[in-house]
Amino acid sequence: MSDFFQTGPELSNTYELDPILKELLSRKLPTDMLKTVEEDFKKFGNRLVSDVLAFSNDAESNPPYLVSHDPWGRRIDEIVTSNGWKELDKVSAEEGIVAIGYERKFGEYSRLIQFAKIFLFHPSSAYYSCPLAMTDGAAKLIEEYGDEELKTGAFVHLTTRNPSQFWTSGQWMTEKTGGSDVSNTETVARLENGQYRLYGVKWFTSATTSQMAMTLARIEDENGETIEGSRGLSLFYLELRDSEGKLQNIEIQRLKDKLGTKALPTAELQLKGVPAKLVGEIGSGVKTIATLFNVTRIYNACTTIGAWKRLMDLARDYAKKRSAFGNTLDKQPLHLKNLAHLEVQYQASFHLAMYVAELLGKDEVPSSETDKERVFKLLRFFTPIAKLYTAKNNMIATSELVESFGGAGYVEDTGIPKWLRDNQTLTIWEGTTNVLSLDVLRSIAKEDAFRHFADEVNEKLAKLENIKLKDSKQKVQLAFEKLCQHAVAMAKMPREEVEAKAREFAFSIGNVMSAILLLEHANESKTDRSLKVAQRFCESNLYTIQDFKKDDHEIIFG
Ligand code: MFK
Repeated sequence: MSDFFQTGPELSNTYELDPILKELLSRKLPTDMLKTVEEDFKKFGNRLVSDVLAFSNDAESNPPYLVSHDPWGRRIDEIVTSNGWKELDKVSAEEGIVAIGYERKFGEYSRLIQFAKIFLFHPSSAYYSCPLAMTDGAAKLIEEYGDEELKTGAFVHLTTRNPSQFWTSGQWMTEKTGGSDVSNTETVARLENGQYRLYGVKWFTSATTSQMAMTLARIEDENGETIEGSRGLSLFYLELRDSEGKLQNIEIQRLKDKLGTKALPTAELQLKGVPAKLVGEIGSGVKTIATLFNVTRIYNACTTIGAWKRLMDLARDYAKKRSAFGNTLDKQPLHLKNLAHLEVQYQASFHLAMYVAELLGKDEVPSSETDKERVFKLLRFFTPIAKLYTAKNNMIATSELVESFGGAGYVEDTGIPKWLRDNQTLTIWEGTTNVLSLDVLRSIAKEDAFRHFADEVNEKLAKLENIKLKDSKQKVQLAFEKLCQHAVAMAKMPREEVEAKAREFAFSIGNVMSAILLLEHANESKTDRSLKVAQRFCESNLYTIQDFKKDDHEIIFG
C-alpha cells in the first residue's frame, strides 16, 4: 500500500501573484499614485487568502435560508445569512470597494483602481461582488438622476467606508413575464395619498438582504389604466424595511434554488403596496435604469476575469505538484499547450475588461486631454461587448480548467466544481450573450459608436512602433478592415441577417480590440512574455463572422 497523498493547489498573496495587473498599473498610473495603490493592494492581496477567504468559505458552506414565520405563527420573512456573509459586508465597506469610485481621489484613474480591486476581491467574496455591483450602479443612478433627498440620504450610505452606515442596493428588473424583455413588466405603481405604492411580483431579486432597491413599475392613472410596453415603465427607489426593521409590505415567497452562487440570497418577492419614490422621468424607466445596469455589466466583466485568474492560478500551481506518466504536469507538452492557450485567452479578456473600467473613469473625471465624446461613445459600445466576451470565453475556459485537475476537479470538497456552477451565471444575468449582442447593434444605431471605435483602433495601431509586432499588427488590420466592411454592409442587409450575425460581430470586435490592447501592452511593458502573448493571440482567427444561412429554422424544427 502506498502512503501517497496528493498535495492540493495553494494560493499566496493574489496581488503579488499577478504580474499582468502590476504591469498594467505601472503603465497607467503616475508614480506616487502607483505607490499608494500598491501598498493597499499588497495588504489586500494577503487578506484575500487569509481572513477574507475564511469569511467567503464560511458564507459558501452556510448558505442563506428563509424563516417565514416566528414560533408563534407571525409572518417574519427573515433571510438568515452566515457570519461570513455579514463580515464580507464589513470588509467591502472598509476596503472602499464602492467608495473608491465616488471619492475620485485618483482622478480619471479612480475607476481603473476600483475595478482592479474588485477583480482581486471577487474570487474571495462568495459573490458579495453581486450586491456591490448593484450598489455601485444605484449610486451612479442617484448621482445622475436623484433628487437632493436621495443624494444626501441613500447615496451617502451606498458610498461610505463606515461599515455601520454602509447600505447595499438591489436591482429588481426580472418578472415572471420576462428577464430579458422587461417591457412585459406587470408591477404597477399607484399614487395613494400623494405616495406611490408598488404592487406586483419580482421574480429574481439578488441580495435581498439589501436595505434598498431600484425597480421598474407601470404607473396607473386615476382610472387604473396603464401604458403598455417599455414606454409605460418608470423607475422607482424603495427601502425594504421601516425604522423598526420590518419589511414594508413585502413578502418573501421563497429563496431560489440556483445552480450556483449559493451564498447569495436570491428571492421571489410579492410587493403589496411598498412605498416608493419616482426617479427620473415618467415613462423613461428602461433608459434610466440603463445607467445602473451599464455599471453592473462592467462589474460582470471585471469579476469574470477575477474568477478566471483564480482558477488559472490554482491550475498553474497544481500542474507543478501533480505527477502522471513519470513527470509533473508542468513538464508535459499537451498540458502546457492547453494552459498556455487559456492564459493567452485570459490576458485578452483581462485587458478588455480593464479598458472599459478605465473608460468609465475617464468619462466621469475627464482630464484636459480627454476626448469626451469619444470616451462616452466607446464606453457605451464596449460595455456590452466586454460583458459578453469575457463571460462566454471564461465559461469555455472554466470547463477546460476544471478538466485540468482530472477527477479532483469533479469532487466538491476540492473547491473546484463550484467555479463551473458560479461562472455560468456570468453569461446569463445582466443580459445574456444574445441580448447584449443586440445591444451592441443598438449602440451603433443610436450613438454612431462604430465610427468612434474605428478612430480608436487607427490611433492605437499607429502608436505601435515595436518592429517585432509588425506581423501581428498586420493581422489585426486585416481583421479590422473586414469588420468595417461588415459594418457598412449591415446598412443594406435584411434585419434578419443583421441579427443572426450580431453575436459573431460582437465577438469579432472583442477579438480585434483585445488584440490591440495586448499589442499596446507588449509595446509599452516591453516584457518578452507580453510580446509572446500578444503575438500568439493575433495568430488566432480574429474575424469570425460566418455566411448567413436561411435554413436555421428548418434545421432545428424541420
Ligand atoms: C458579479 C457581477 C454582478 C452583476 C450583478 C448581478 C445582479 C443580478 C441582477 C439581475 O440579473 S437584474 C436583470 C438584468 N436584466 C437585464 O440586464 C435586462 C436585459 N435586457 C436588456 O438589456 C434589453 O436590451 C432591454 C431591457 C434594455 C430592452 O428594453 P427595451 O425597452 O425593449 O429597449 P429599447 O426600447 O430599445 O430602449 C429603451 C431606451 O433605453 C432607449 O432610449 P430612448 O428612450 O432614448 O430611445 C434605449 O436607447 C435605452 N437603452 C437600452 N439599453 C441601453 C440603453 N441606454 C444605454 N445603455 C443601454 N445598454
